[in-house]
Amino acid sequence: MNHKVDIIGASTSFGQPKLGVDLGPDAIRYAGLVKALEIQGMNVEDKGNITGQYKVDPTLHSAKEEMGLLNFEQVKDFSIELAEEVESSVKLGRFPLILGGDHSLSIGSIAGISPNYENLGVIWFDAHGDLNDSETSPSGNIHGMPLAVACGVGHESLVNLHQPGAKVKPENVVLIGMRDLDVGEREYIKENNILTFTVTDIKEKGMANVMKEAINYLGNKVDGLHLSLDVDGLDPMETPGTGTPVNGGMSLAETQLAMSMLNDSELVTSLDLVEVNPLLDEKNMTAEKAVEIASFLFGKKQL
Ligand code: Z70
Ligand code: MN
Ligand code: MN
Ligand code: MN
Repeated sequence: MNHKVDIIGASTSFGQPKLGVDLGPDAIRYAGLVKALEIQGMNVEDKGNITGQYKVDPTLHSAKEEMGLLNFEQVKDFSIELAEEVESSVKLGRFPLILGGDHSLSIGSIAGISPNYENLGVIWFDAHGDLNDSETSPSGNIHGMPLAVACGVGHESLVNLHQPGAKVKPENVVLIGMRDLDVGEREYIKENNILTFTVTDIKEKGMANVMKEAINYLGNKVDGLHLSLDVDGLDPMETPGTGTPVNGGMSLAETQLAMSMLNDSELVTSLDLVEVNPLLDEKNMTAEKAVEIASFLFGKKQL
């Protein structure tokens, strides 16, 4: 694991309709992220927040549409700015830890990361596949589309953002925690043979076996591994402060196990921690869970 960590706050909420997820990065800071990583021996630099040029207007949120994409201009503008910041962190040999913010931020984070690798792997830890395009999306919310965009599917100015073309190959993607997939997402997963673990798979095989499979599958072929972790992958009892909670999720203990195994694998080179919305939370417990999850990824042990 790279010990030099850059914290990059991705303070955006334009990928979905609920106000407050742009406050996620600060909520995670207040929950003690920097200290927690320093205890694990990391050299941490907090780069502050990226906001993009558009301000959140509570009365106009999600009002504009471009070809079925809500807040298209805002998401695009934000993604370009984030991609530049993330790429400069990678170029300096540092580990970018991107705090969200809604999951549309991964369009920018992955665009900034992928030019630095020949064969980037992505683990998408989430209740959702985020594999929609404007045709398959039931909502028009771009936070349901970032993994599709990274794979080269979607609006051409999002797909070609920062660098032309797809940023990740579907064969280098692993989905973990799935339990709310739309019809078009299921088809995309099947057509592209994406290695997918639903919560039912996790309950059946156990998280340790799932992570062994995921790590073996990616370990030999990727030269970098991006973990994109949506806190709604966990059960809403663990992480209630998120915009689209889905019942029947992973426990904190299972998530800690997954993070420990990823730490042991030494494969992970970048991380998104997304969809923390303190306005929907109870006493900042979702941000606290996010800090705990990051601590395990960076080497925290129970004994
Ligand atoms: C749904 C859509 C989504 C995150 C919800 C939901 C997508 N599939 N993504 N929360 N992070 O609208 O596309
Ligand atoms: Mn997501
Ligand atoms: Mn989700
Ligand atoms: Mn749904």
